[in-house]
Amino acid sequence: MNEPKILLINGTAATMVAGRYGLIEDAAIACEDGRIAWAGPRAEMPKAYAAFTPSDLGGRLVTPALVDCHTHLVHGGNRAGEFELRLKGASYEEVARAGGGIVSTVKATRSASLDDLVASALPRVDALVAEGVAAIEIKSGYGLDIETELNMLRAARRIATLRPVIIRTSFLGAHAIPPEYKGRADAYVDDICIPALKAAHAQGLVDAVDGFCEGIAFSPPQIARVFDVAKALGLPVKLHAEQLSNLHGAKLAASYGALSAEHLEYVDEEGVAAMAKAGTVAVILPGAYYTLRETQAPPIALFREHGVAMAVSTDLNPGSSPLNSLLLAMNMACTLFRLTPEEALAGATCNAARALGLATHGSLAPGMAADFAIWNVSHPAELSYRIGFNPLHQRLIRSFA
Ligand code: DI6
Ligand code: FE
Repeated sequence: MNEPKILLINGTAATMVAGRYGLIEDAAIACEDGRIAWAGPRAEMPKAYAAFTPSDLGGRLVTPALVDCHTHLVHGGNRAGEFELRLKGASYEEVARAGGGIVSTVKATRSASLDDLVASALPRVDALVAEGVAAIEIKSGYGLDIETELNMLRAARRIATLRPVIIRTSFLGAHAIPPEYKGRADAYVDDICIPALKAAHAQGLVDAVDGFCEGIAFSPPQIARVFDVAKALGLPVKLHAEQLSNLHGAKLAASYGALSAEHLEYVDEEGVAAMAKAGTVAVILPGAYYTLRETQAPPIALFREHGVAMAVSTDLNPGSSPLNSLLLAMNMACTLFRLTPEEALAGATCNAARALGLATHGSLAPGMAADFAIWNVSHPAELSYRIGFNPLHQRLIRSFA
């Protein structure tokens, strides 16, 4: 790569190494070949970097560019009608059982072309990018037939060619049971989910394999069958677990060495301990908790006690979390779940990168991608503190240049 050598100066850096702010006043960050070569107090900078082209931060805060590690942002249609139904008293599960919910998005997604899927997803991507996001995970799971599952993943891959953003795909064939397989979840797993996963993998469309382990979706043995295929293909796994009830999905995911388990409102201590042992990240999704007006918060104290890393994400989807702001997700994680602003920022940087197996992002340290978010704030707690305000000054992305 023939990259300019740049030197960020005259700002404060929150390095987020090991999940801590790691604040450096009057920082210098030297970048070469799209990577950070050195980061530290300017006064201690090795002389060689003084020849790099300076880029003045104007006294601002610089953090690693953000990572949104759990989204369903490729889909057809929207669910404003369901929103109205729920406001009249129907629960999320009642809507799902009555053929609405995820299945209604499946209908809209099946009838969308690849171009339609990309076109409707781009504004969602752009809104995240405008908040300093450099990497986004996108799941399939609204196709539930082989061709549409592949199309969703193709749309996700195409987005990565249209915008300067890293896209990580997760195959989520085990998301819901489509109407044509109602009452026959095992047959769906055999006929559609596993063949779709194999086809998607053969076409280079899959970075990880996800599932929805829940009473209204798939049982632990069904998820295990999908994970066995993932394992055979050499793909990492992650799981929507314990969102609405405790089926011990987190423990199952951990037994496969999962990158992450997500939602986790109903996880018990055994599940948390299993996650800690496996190094599985807990992905906290306050947008779904808020939208569904859940009352049981995930056990943050247990995650802390067991040393389980916490990520924070939007869960951006048309049903349970139409939340298109990672900064707002951070604020909600603090206010609803009592994360500290430091934990929330770690959740949207280093721990989110870890939940994606993305070793190049999430902290400011030598060897990491030179992808930065520069903010009009003086302290990183301000990123979680405001509601509905975007203080991004600039997203400075060197790894794409
Ligand atoms: N849990 C969620 O929060 C999303 N999927 C899942 O398994 C919801 C998806 C939707 O309602 O469309
Ligand atoms: Fe989700």
